[in-house]
Amino acid sequence: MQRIQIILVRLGPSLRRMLPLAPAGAVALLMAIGIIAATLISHAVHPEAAPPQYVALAPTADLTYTANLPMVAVPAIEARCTNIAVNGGFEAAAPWHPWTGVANTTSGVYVDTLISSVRAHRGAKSGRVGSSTLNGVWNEMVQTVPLPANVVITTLTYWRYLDTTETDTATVYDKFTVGIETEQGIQIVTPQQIDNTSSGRGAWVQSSIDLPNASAYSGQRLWLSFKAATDSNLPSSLYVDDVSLTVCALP
Ligand SMILES: [Ca+2]
Ligand SMILES: [Ca+2]
Repeated sequence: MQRIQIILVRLGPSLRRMLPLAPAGAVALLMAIGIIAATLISHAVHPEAAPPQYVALAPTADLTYTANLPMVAVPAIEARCTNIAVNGGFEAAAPWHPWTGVANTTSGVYVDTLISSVRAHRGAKSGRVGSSTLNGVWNEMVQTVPLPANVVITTLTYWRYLDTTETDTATVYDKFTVGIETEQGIQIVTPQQIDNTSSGRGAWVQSSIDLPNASAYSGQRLWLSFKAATDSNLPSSLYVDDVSLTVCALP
C-alpha cells in the first residue's frame, strides 16, 4: 500500500495540470483509471505484495494545491513635490523677474508698477493688480512656469489682500481673477474671483487652486495669472504674496 499511495499522489496533480478545464468528475475518473493502472503495474512487478486495492477518491480531494512562489519586494513609487514658482514673495531685486505685467494705463508695460511695498504678507513687498488711485484699470501679472514630466498634482497657492474703496458689498464693480493658463492665454482652471463683494477685505487670506487633469500638462509651460478689471469709480487693488506652484511628479 505504501508504494500505491505514492503513485496516487503523483498522479493527481499531473492529471489536473493536463486537464485544467475538465470537470472535476472527469478528472476523478481519469485519476481512478491511473490508480488502477498503477496498482496493476505494481502488483505485476511485485507479485509477492498484497493484491491491488482500489481507493475511492473524493473528486476535489487532490485538486487543491499550494504554490510557494518567491517573494519579490516591489518598492513604492513616490511622487516628488516641489514649488516651481520663482520669486513668489516678490522680494527679489529689480527687474522682478520672472513676473511680467501688462496694463491699459499710460505707463505701457508695468512690471515695476505691479510690485508694491505698501504691504506684504511676508517680507517687505508683494505683487499688486488693480490700482489704489486709478479707475477703469485693466492689468495683469503673469509668471511662466515650466512643468516637469510625469506630473500628477499641480496646486497654486497664494495669499491675497483685497484693498477696495468700494462700499457696496452686493454688486460687483471691481473684479480680480486668479488662474492658470496655457501660453496661448487659455484658462485651464476655473479662475478664482475676488471682487468688492468678497469677504476678507483688508486682511491677508490664503487661497489655493488645484489644476484638474494636471498630468495632461506634463512638460508644458503654463502661466500663473493675476488680473484686475475695475470700473470708473472708487479704486480697488488686490495684493498677492507668497505665491507657490506645488508640482508633484513621478520620477
Ligand atoms: Ca513678500
Ligand atoms: Ca471701482
